[in-house]
Amino acid sequence: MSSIPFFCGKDCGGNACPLLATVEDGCITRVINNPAAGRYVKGCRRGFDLPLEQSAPDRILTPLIRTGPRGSGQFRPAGWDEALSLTAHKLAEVRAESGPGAVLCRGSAGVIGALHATYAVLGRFMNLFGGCTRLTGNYSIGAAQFILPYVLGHEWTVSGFDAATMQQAEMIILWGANVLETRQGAEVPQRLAEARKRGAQIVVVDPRRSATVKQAATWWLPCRPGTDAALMLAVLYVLFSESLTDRTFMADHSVGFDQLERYVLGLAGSPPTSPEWAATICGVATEEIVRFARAYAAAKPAMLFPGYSIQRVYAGEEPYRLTIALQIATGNFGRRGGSTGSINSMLPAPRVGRLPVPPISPQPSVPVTRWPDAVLEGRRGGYASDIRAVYNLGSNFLNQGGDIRKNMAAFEKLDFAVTHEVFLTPTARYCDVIFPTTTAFEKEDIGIPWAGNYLLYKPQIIPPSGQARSDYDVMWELADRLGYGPAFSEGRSAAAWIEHFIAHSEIPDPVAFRETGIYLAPDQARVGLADFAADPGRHPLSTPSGRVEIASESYQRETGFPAIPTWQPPPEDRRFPLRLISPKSPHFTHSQGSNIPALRRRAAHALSMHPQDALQRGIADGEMACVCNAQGTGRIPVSLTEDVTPGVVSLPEGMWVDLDGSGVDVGGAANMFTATDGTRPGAACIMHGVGVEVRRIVLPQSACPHDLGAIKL
Ligand SMILES: Nc1nc2c(c(=O)[nH]1)N[C@H]1C(S)=C(S)[C@@H](COP(=O)(O)OP(=O)(O)OC[C@H]3O[C@@H](n4cnc5c(=O)[nH]c(N)nc54)[C@H](O)[C@@H]3O)O[C@H]1N2
Ligand SMILES: Nc1nc2c(c(=O)[nH]1)N[C@H]1C(S)=C(S)[C@@H](COP(=O)(O)OP(=O)(O)OC[C@H]3O[C@@H](n4cnc5c(=O)[nH]c(N)nc54)[C@H](O)[C@@H]3O)O[C@H]1N2
Ligand SMILES: [Mo]
Repeated sequence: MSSIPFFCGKDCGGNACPLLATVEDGCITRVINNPAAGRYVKGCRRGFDLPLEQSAPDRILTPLIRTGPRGSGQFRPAGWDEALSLTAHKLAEVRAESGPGAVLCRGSAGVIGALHATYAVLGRFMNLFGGCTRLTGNYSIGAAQFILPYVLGHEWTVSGFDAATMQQAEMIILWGANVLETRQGAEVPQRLAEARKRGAQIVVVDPRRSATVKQAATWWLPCRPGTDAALMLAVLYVLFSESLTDRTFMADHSVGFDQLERYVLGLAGSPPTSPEWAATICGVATEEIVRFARAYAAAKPAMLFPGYSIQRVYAGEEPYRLTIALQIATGNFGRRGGSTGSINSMLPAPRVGRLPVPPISPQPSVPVTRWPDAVLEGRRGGYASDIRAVYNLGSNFLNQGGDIRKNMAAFEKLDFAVTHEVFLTPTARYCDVIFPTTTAFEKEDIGIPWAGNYLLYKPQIIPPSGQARSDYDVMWELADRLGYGPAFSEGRSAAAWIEHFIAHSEIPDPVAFRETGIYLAPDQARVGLADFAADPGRHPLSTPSGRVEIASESYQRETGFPAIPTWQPPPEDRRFPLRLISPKSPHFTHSQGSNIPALRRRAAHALSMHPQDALQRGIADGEMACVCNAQGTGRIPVSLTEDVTPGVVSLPEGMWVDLDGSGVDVGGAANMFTATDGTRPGAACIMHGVGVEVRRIVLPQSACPHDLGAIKL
């Protein structure tokens, strides 16, 4: 028996959590926290449960080649040589006939590490291939990433804070952040618990009584999905009208507050964004909004800690610039125990080598949200390329992107699709070739955290199962067959790259790093943009004004949208009056783990609904119901709970889609109901606040309607 430093490296809100894996007789029997990391940086149940995934009987252990129709799940095992030759041949054929842009590259963050980062391994392979059509933006922070450069310049990439600084906060406002389950850094849950114990005010804004509300909040503001911008504008109204703003700080650090103030006070032609106005939109009572605004203004320092959920909504760009406006208006921006209001994890990890992605001339691209539209419509539909093939690495994007039925149709149109996978996911079922990939226990790597000033190391803990090979090794073999193996590998094995990365790092003692599995950099309490906050004259931002652009003329010029953040009401469809949210499950990383029965048993998958909404619809607790909108239909058990606010239904994302013969999903997949339109102007995904209707199933099950337009309302 031995305990070995380990991390899972999943795109899970932690990415690199310091763990120890116990190996007995060649099997992983236990995963626990690594004490070498100290009291704060810890793993979570998803890491501790990984042995279940490792030993799952449905792991893919040989290369597979499709034999039945796409999606049928019919494959035959194949030798490595045959599967690699077929893939190399198909890729070369598509490139020769239609150019490299005919290959769509979906390199997601299935795994993150200095070497085995799926986006980097595939990016390197495709750039040396001659390019591809690439996906821009991402499902995580698409709208934030679009707006933040206009507000903060390129310094948005260093606008976060280390979790240790939560200890200086008198108030922590978790705005759409369920950090006890989504983490946003491996240190955050422990620091939040400590802040709570110390007596800090913990405000959570969430339409759902989340685990964070239940276990950490001192104040819950249940705001309707997608209405945070209205609530934020109402808070600003109180701050302006009661003279609670820090005028000097605002003037020194920003431009455009005058315009925003006129808008908020109703002097610019639209109604004032008063608490009364906001209450009807966001559902938080007028007096509660006033009380919160006053408490926020009085707390020094106050840390606004946004989740990503608030920008995965209609007009998701606006709440993310309003969080910044709020932190400036209250004088908390860039101060210890405060925050910039921007994404918490935007500070660099310690210096270490990483697999380089060689530069290439500009390639055709498409916003990630729109990938199925680009496949289906191609150049005729105004997209940059006609896509014939897909290379997927580290994603279950048929299931995880908006509008699953459209995604299936897009896959149907392809000439060729290949993925590397651990399991036969819905996406893998639509591919032609599947290469069996290694798990986190089966490869050596250096861990780069989601947030935090540390690095982790893990050796290869057990040998690959079956015929599995690491993504790096597979891509190297393929590159060889396509004639650029030496350029891809630079003659380095996986182990040689890791040696090289450590040699090119700031890690002072590589031997201790390999032994303990952790390197903690000296400064564990960094405050993003503290220089600018302390002296904006000496440390200007790279925005046109050198200051935070509350009003951005460049944004207005380039996008046609207002220079200041405004309330943009989401479209309403009377047929679909309930607002669906699809938050993360504490047990799964996106769609990973939902195929493991022991994990499924931890929490019954159901649509959470307020009893009041259920009563109106005659739905009883635990009953199967039909959920639908224009995108699709699902049959899902309903769980009645006052943990969701009336008018809101919640379905954890990540369940694998499973269509019955009539095209109704019985797997519980949230993206049956989401669309690919995206936000405007950022074209980022919209996955919270989606209109749906829920009905008791009175028809025979097979006759569950596809579109509620078709049944009488
Ligand atoms: N357990 C777990 N943790 C994860 C992941 C995972 O798969 N599993 N994935 C990681 C990844 S890749 C990402 S990008 C992050 C994403 O992190 P987030 O996007 O922040 O996570 P969500 O669970 O979507 O939403 C967080 C909370 O916001 C609430 N919410 C939903 N809509 C709204 C809204 O309109 N307004 C407000 N105020 N609240 C709203 C939800 O009820 C939920 O409690 O999480 C990371 N952490
Ligand atoms: N409705 C709704 N949909 C959402 C969200 C939401 O909030 N609501 N959240 C969105 C967000 S924030 C994100 S980031 C996306 C995530 O969506 P995806 O990027 O699709 O994430 P996963 O479902 O985790 O898929 C990762 C896949 O990689 C595989 N994998 C694991 N290890 C390896 C490896 O070493 N190599 C290879 N090649 N593969 C491996 C896993 O088996 C899994 O199938 O989902 C988005 N989708
Ligand atoms: Mo994400």
